Amino acid sequence: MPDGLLRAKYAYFFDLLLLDADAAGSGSVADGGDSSSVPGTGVLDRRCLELRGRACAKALGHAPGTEEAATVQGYFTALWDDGLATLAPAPGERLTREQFVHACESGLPENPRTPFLDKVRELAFGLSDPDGDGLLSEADWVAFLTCAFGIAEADARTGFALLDTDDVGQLGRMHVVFALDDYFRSPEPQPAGNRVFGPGAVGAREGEQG
Ligand SMILES: [Ca+2]
Repeated sequence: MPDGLLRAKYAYFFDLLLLDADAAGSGSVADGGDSSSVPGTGVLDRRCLELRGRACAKALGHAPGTEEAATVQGYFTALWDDGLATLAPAPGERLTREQFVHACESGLPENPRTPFLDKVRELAFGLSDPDGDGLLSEADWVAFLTCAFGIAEADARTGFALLDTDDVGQLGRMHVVFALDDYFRSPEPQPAGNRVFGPGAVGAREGEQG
């Protein structure tokens, strides 16, 4: 069922953001003693994205306080401020998994230029093409996905091979644009972009159906 696939992809992306914040030592559980960081009942807020940005910068080898670290962290806070926060019912507050899935469903399939998707693209470009020449090597791509989203290295390599349709060992920015567009907007099960964040939602559904 195509609608179900989009929902599953949105939910999976949301959980990627949550889980990585947990790995980075999110204070959300300690703060309230609740289960807000458990996938399925999770809530994202600006602090989650700040923590993820810090963890990502560290994973990429940038020391805290450096200009490089600040640049990386800026992509994550922008993803919250100008992207995710715009999807929250009370703008700028917190975003539940269900609210995120619902907002994506009602906005993304019809409109490729939502602020949220723009910020995801900017984060992907900024982190996977740090020298800004428009070309991404496999190493760039793997570093981006493993450091930013905690994707397994093997899955990141598989995804790169799927996207590198010309088999030249490099991706251009348009590959990334199309892949993200397929991930967030296509209800079809076939596009390689469905696996841009690892087998994730698509792999799980194949398991259920197969
Ligand atoms: Ca580059």
